[in-house]
Amino acid sequence: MSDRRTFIKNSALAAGSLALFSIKAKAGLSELNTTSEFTLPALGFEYNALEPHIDALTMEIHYSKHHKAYVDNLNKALTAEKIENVSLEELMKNCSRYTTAIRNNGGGHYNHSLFWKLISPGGSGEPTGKLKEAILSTFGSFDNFKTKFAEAAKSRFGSGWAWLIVNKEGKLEIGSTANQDNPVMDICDLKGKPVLALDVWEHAYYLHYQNRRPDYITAWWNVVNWKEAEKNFTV
Ligand code: MN3
Repeated sequence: MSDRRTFIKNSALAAGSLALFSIKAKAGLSELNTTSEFTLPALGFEYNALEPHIDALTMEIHYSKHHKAYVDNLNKALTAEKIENVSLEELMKNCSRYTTAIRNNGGGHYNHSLFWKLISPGGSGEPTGKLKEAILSTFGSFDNFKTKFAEAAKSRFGSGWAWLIVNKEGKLEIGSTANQDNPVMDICDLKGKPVLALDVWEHAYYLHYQNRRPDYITAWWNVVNWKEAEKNFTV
């Protein structure tokens, strides 16, 4: 236990507070648990703001119960394992060193923090700028990209996420992960920088869409915040 703790502390010290701060600014998700604990980030819109595509009750439960539980359980696990001064991004990148509780709840916190920013009332239409260029050059057309992304989201068996990422070769790639795994985790087959993420756990759609996951995916395109996706792509 003390070895791991020492390693983590030394890693944090070696990286230095300035470096950690720049990681935080760059990723936007690298909140540190230095002073106390990880916290539930602001949603940025009202629970009913995404209707009729995502209903208010689903949003309320998803954010205030599910996401909150990931944050609370992550904090409990970190306390129990005496892990301090590690950013969420670093927990993900070095996931193989940690317990399943940190993998699942840290992943849950990371993924949902990303997801809320990628949806917005009314959406933002279609991708623009460099992301649009990359989507067109990789997938041929926006429609073809949407078809392939939706296929990844529909075919993920059970609970998980669909992703658009920038892979190691610097190319856009579509894939999916199980449970709360994400492409930042070292244990994940799909690896890269997340650009777009879609939660396909039943808790994300069941109240309104029941078993009709494809209908939820179709509706979700109406609320995608492409400006945020472009930010994820270019930063
Ligand atoms: Mn969820």
